[in-house]
Amino acid sequence: MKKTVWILAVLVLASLALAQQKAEDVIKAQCAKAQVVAELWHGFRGGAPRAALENLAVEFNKMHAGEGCVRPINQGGYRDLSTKIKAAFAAGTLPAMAQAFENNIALYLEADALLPLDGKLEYLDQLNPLFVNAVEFDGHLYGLPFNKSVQILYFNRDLLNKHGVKVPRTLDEFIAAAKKISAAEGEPVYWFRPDTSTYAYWFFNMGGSYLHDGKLVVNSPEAVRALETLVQGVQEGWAKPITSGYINQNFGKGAYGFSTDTSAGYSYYLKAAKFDLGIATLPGNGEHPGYGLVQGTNLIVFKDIDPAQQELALAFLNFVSSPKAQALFTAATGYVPVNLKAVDEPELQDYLMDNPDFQVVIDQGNYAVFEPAIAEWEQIRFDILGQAITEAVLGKATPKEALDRAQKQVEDLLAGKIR
Ligand code: FGO
Repeated sequence: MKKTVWILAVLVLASLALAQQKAEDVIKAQCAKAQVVAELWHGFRGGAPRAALENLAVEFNKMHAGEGCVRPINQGGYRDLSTKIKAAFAAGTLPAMAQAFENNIALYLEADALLPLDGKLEYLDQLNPLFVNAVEFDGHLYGLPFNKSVQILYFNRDLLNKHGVKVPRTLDEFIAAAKKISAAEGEPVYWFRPDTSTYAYWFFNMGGSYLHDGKLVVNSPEAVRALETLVQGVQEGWAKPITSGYINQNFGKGAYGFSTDTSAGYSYYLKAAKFDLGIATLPGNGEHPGYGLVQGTNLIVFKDIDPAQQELALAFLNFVSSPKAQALFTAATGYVPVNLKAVDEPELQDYLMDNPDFQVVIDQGNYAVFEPAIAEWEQIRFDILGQAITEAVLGKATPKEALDRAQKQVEDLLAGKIR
């Protein structure tokens, strides 16, 4: 069968089959018979992303029946995943493949643990150069962009209509809209998680940049302004910090108007929303959409593993980055297609016809920014900057105090004083 035909057939069949049998069990059975098993450690706890990944593995394994199989293994969330990988370095129990953020790649490269992918990716020419560029280190390619998301604006169309408010196009319009609806509803309608991801939206669109002449700066004037905006939003009653769970998990607990969140949340939002959910490109400067933070991960292949596993891993990377596989993965999850040709595939075209809103995810992909790809960034974004953001939002410190302290901690960490 032609490659393009089978993927669709398989995914459709897989989803039908999966109604009866869990994909995980199917994969287990496939791997029990395989000569070579390549593990893929991932951070998808569940939902559409995990199902879509497992469906891809089921299909890939069918094509390689008798020879080899790829076994996705969930390791918890993304941070649990990198913790387990670091432990596996020491224990010598690394899998063949894993998901990794760009900063994780930088860290794993310090241990010289990754297989360069130069010359090995069949679809390289078709991949979004923005994502490819982010996985190049010292002129070599160390990851396949796979599940890359971008922040978008989610909104409650019913609530906006009720108050005669149009979808905001600029930061000022956004704040004014949130203020107007919040005042009328008597509660804050812009919901946000007080973390580095949401903060990044405000920071980058206020002109912020983390790197200044090669130095990592988290307390720049733009940083303070961005955090002050969120803190003021809380004080003025138009922004509500969600301190437990994802935003979609909090629907029903008050009036939800807007959030600025990952496109990979789309399937979760759709499932949870009891209102007409809208999505739009992010409010920006009025000339073009705002910049959205790129999140989600790349697939990496470890260097010191069995060559047969490595070969299978590379075949899997090529399988999942084809236009067809990406078209299906995107439509199922809300991740940005990493293969630029995916939009020409009939499955994605049909999906866009049925869900015209979804074009937003593709358009927003053109206005995307990354956090710094330095080895210490994961620790900084959660334990230092993330802490500072939470502290300020919860009123335990002023934005400037919190960020100045964070800057000191960053400098100590990077000078080797903490780790
Ligand atoms: C998540 C995390 C990082 C780094 C960013 C880094 C580590 C952020 C943010 C911290 O794949 P993305 O776009 O979205 C995730 C996807 C799969 O789980 O679905 C989203 N989700 C899941 C369940 C749900 O109910 N709603 C929902 O939206 C989920 O967020 O990745 C975005 C969220 C966070 O995990 O709290 O990427 N992130 N940079 N994590 N470890 N390291 O450098």
